[in-house]
Amino acid sequence: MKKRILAYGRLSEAQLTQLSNEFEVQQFHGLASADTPEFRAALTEAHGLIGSSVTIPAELLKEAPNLEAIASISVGFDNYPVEELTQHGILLCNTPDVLTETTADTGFALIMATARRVVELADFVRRGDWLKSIGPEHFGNDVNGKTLGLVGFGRIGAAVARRGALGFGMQVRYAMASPKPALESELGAKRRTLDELLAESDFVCVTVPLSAATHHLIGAHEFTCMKSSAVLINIARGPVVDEAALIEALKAGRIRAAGLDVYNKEPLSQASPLPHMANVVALPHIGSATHETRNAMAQRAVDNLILALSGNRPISLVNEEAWESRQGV
Ligand code: 8YV
Repeated sequence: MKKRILAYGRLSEAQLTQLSNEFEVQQFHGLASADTPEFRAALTEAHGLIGSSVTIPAELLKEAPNLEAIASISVGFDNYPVEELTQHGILLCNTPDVLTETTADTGFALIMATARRVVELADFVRRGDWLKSIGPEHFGNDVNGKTLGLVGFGRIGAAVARRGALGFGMQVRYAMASPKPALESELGAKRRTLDELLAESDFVCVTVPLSAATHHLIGAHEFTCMKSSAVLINIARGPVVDEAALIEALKAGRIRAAGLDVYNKEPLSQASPLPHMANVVALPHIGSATHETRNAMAQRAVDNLILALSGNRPISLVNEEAWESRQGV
C-alpha cells in the first residue's frame, strides 16, 4: 500500500505527479494553520508532510503516529518543533543552497533601494512631481565603498557579502560565534563582536536563523550602537529584530532607514507604521520568491520526501539525530 502524504505547499503539476506516483497525496490548498479539523484528521494517517510556512506545533505530533518525515519548502525551520520531531524520530528536511543566491539578491535589492531611495523616488515620478530639477533633498547615499556588516555569516550572509565586496568594493564585517577563515581570505571580511559590527557598519544585514538565542537579537540597545546614518536590512526572520524598538529607532532618527522582507507577524498589518514610512522599504517576505528558485525549492522538498519515505537519507536534513535513530545507530 502506498504511504500517505499531505501536501500544502505550491507544487507544479510535474511535482505532484512525481509524488502521486509514489504516494497517496492529499492536497490542502491555501492552508494557513495546521490547527484545522480537516488537517488534524488527515494527520492521523499521514506518513509525510510537504509544504511551507505553516507552523506545526509539538502537540500535533501526538495525533500523527505514522509520521516519518516533513519536507519543508524553506530553508528556515523555526515553525517546526525540532526537538520533539527528533525525539519521535521524524525527519525534518529543508531546502538550503537552492535559494541562497536569490535571497542574497533580495538583500542587495533592499540595500540599493534604501540607500538610493529607489521606491520613494519612483513614487515621486509616478505622482508627476518631477517638474523641477532634482536637488539634494532627493539624493541618496553611496553603497559602493561602504561597510557592510553581516549579522550571521552562513550561506546567505556570505552570498550578500560576496555581492558587496566583489561587486561594490564594500568592506565586510561579520558577527558570528565561529570564525570563517576561508571567507575572511576570500572577501577580506573581518570578524567583530555584534556591538563593534553595529558601530562600524553603514549597512547592517541580518541573516541569522530565528531561534531562542536570536529572538530580539537586534533591539533597543543595538540601535544605540548603530551610526545614525546606518541602514538595517532584515532578510532573516522578523522576530530576530525587536520591531517596536526598530520603529522607535527610525522615528527618533537613531538609524537612517530600514529594508525589510520579514516581520514579527506576517502578513504585515496596514496598522503598522513600517509600510508607511518614507525611509522604509517593506517587501512581503519574497526573499526566495522567483519562479526559478521557488520551483527548485519545491523540487528539493519533493526529492527529500521521496528519499526519506523510502528509507534513504534525504539531501538536506535538519535533524541528523532522527536519521541516526531511524537507522538504529
Ligand atoms: C520561504 C523562507 O519560502 O526558505 C525560507 O526560510 O523564508 C522562504 O524562502 C517562505 O518561508 C515561504 O514558505
